[in-house]
Amino acid sequence: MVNKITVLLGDITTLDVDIIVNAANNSLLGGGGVDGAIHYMAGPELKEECRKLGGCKDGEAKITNAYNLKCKKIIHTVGPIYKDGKHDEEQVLRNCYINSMALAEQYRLENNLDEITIAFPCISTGAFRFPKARACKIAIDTVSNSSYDKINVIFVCYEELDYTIYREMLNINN
Ligand code: AR6
Repeated sequence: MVNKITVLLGDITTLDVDIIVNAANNSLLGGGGVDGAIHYMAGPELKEECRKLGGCKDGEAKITNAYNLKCKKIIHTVGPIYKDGKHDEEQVLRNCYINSMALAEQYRLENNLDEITIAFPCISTGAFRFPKARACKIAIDTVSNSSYDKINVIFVCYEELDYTIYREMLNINN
């Protein structure tokens, strides 16, 4: 079980947390949506570092520095492009959360930190068109079932609809 799960409505690039997660593409060289916003706000050095990583496969994750962002590190993960739900989309999305959490725990251990906070966007639910409610359930279930009890998770919703879906799924009423 993770330590604490919260939901936030806002822009993930503004957060002063240990790690933010980027919903990237296989090239890791930037794009639109949250990926574009993160690269823009972090500055051009991020692309230089990403260029050396040799891309990233669907469901996998890679960690970089955060440059001009307030957070300490960025974990880049590549969600599935949703087709019809019969192309392993759910498992790939699950892997994004599993692999991102594993990298976060590795970062925590390497830096001897008692506790860390990682912020996730709603991976795959924009340009990659994964159905929002289903993606939300996978995100919450996967993170909740992980065994990292020293990691706090923030789900960052940029859209009101996502914020409503996450709060409903987590039974948050206030
Ligand atoms: N902070 C938090 N969430 C955001 C922000 C932000 N600043 N901006 C957008 N979102 P998307 P994907 C939300 O399309 O579906 C890129 O071109 C957005 O409202 O960013 O995984 C990549 O390079 C949505 O809920 O990512 C890939 O090619 C969520 O982020 C492709 O898009 C995900 O939408 C990845 O597609």
